[in-house]
Amino acid sequence: MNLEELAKKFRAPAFPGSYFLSFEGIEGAGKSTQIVKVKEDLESRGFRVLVLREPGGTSFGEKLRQAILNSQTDLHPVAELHLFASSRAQLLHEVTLKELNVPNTVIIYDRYIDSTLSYQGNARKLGFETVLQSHLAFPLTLVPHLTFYLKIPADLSHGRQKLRNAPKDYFEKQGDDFYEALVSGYEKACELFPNRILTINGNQDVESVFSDIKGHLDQLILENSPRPEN
Ligand code: Z5A
Repeated sequence: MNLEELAKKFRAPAFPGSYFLSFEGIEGAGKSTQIVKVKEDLESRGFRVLVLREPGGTSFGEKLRQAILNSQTDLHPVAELHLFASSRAQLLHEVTLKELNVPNTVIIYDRYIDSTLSYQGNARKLGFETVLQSHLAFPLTLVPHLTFYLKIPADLSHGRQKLRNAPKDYFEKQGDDFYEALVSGYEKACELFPNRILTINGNQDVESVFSDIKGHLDQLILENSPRPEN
């Protein structure tokens, strides 16, 4: 199977009235900041909103998160890939699929499969095929209805990380080349999934970024609203 054929195996879940969204981007892109605003906005429209993070979101996933981000040794890229996929499978099974079954629910993921494509597939050089092939068993074949990729350049990521003044985790210790490879990895993911992944300019003030995201959300909800009967 070539890459395009593999990509077609990935589908959004069909739960009428409920939505699965994800946010992507390199460190400091503004994902958490925007997720807070999107949650508030969707709740004001009457949706029940759950925010989940990867890796993590379940007690098993949070243990994996600590194991990866606090790792003092270099993990093999294949080990990274399977750790992230394990956390993902458990979160989909334990939380996401059950909660999406409740009408009027929005599940927002802070990172999902596009992180694996960019970090392990591109920056760690495993390739997109290896990542997608490792996800071919259900429920890992599920992808969000929409993914917001907050695009910022690598140097802005470094600037925002410095402002935060926190100790560097496993990935934040990587050099400039790694960050450039993350940006190009996300570009490739956008090309492979053009209908699902929307690129948002993250290098604007918080309100302008939110306004761009809100425009797409309005459209998604409008397109899926029941049409009034004549
Ligand atoms: N990883 C992986 O390799 N493979 C996988 O499959 C998955 C993950 C799922 C998890 O990190 C790590 O796991 C991650 C990839 C890897 N790499 N690292 N490190 P995490 O969840 O702990 O960290 P993160 O996702 O990178 O979060 P972050 O650094 O907090 O970034 P963010 O959520 O996008 O940014 P933020 O917290 O909203 O904003 C960062 C700062 O910028 C903050 O001070 C804000 O006030 C400021 N900010 C935000 N927006 C703006 C704007 N618009 N203007 C100015 N300043 C802003």
